[in-house]
Order: sequence, then C-alpha cells, then structure tokens
Amino acid sequence: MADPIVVVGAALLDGGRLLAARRSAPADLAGRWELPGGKVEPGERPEDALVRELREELGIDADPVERVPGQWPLRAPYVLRVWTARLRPGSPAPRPLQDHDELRWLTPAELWDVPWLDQDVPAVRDVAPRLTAAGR
Ligand code: DCM
Repeated sequence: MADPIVVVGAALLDGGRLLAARRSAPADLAGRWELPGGKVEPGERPEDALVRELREELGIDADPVERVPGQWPLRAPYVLRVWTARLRPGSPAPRPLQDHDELRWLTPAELWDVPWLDQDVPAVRDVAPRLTAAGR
C-alpha cells in the first residue's frame, strides 16, 4: 500500500476555547466543522505545514505546541495528525480566508454543538481534556 499522506490539523486553543472551522468546500464536506489544517507538502515538516496552513486559511500567526498522540484515517491515502497550537502575541484574529465560511471558538460545554466531520470526531474527543486544562 502507498505511504499515507499526512494532513495536519490544529487544535488552536485560546482562553480555554477551541477554534472550529466550517468547511465551504468541497461539496461533500461543506457545512461540516473541522480542525483547520491541510496536507503536508513533500519535504515539509508537519509543524511547518501547520503554521503555513493556519496562515493561509485563517490569516493568523500561530505556533504548534504539542502533538496529540495518535493518527486518524481520512479518505485514503490521507491520515490526520493533530497538534495543539496557540496564537502568537500580536497575531491577527482568525478569519475564514480559504476553505471555510464560519469560525467558532468553542468552550468545553459547546464542544459538541457543531456537526464535526465524522473523521475529525475521534481527534476532537482526544483534544477535549486539553481544552479544559488550558482554560485553568
Ligand atoms: N481534512 C479532514 N479533516 C481536517 C482537515 C482536512 O478530513 N481536520 C481532509 C479534507 C481534505 C483533505 O483532508 O480531503 C485535505 O485538506 P485540505 O483540503 O484542507 O488541504
């Protein structure tokens, strides 16, 4: 089987809230919510891909903090790996520039209020405890 292609996803945390992004494309994913991110390019470090994708999609300057252990299958050949991330001081606020039409900062109580992409659900579940810890 071909090697998997890594898609990096960001659990962007701020003030104990998690940023969720609603996809505007492609049609089969539109309207569902995800951890923002995208494909790692050949030769690119995943952490660098995360920073690049967050800049492109949301117009923010963010730093990866910690890898969330594990990986989750997307449509072959893609697999999702997730890092927690935080805004750098002075970063613009996130805005939906590409791929998304709405953003929401979710508190722990609101985490399951949005229809996440099926494939992101296990990752969000694993991120949830970090969200509570980050809010303290
Ligand atoms: N993807 C996903 N969940 C995410 C991020 C991306 O399922 N949190 C999927 C959507 C695309 C592929 O990965 O099929 C590549 O993402 P993008 O189009 O954002 O580069």
